[in-house]
Amino acid sequence: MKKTRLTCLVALIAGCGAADGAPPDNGVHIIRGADDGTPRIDLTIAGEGLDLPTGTTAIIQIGTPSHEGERLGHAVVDVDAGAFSVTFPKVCESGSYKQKTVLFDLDDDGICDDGEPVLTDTDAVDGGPTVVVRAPSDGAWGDFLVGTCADFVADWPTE
Ligand SMILES: [Ca+2]
Repeated sequence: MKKTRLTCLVALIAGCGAADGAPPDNGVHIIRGADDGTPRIDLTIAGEGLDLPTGTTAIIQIGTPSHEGERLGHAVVDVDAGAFSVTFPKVCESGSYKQKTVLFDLDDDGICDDGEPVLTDTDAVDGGPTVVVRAPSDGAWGDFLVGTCADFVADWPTE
């Protein structure tokens, strides 16, 4: 009896709930951008060697909501041992200068507060890239520049 209960608990933790056909609960949401034949590529945002506590929330925004019809990506993930990695399937129009913003939400309130690191990058994406966040050095966090709360979209759309 005990073993059965334990097995069920482990199954729940492992995410057996996804069997109902829902998308995987990896924190990634992609909206907008009609499938009109535009070549689109995956984008991975990866953090490494970060001096942030395990469990720190990273909120990642891909794209610019005020650009009509642009495909947008959003994810909320935890930093684990100074690292994280999120892949946004087919989120980038090939070669476009896509806005990418990362907020380390230190107090986990979903809001950009003074003193919380905001990182931005707008380089073109063209070919299965990974954009890397590293511990800050010389004003940059790896591929990202230091941004401000003005770069973080507080009212990110859901559709
Ligand atoms: Ca915050």
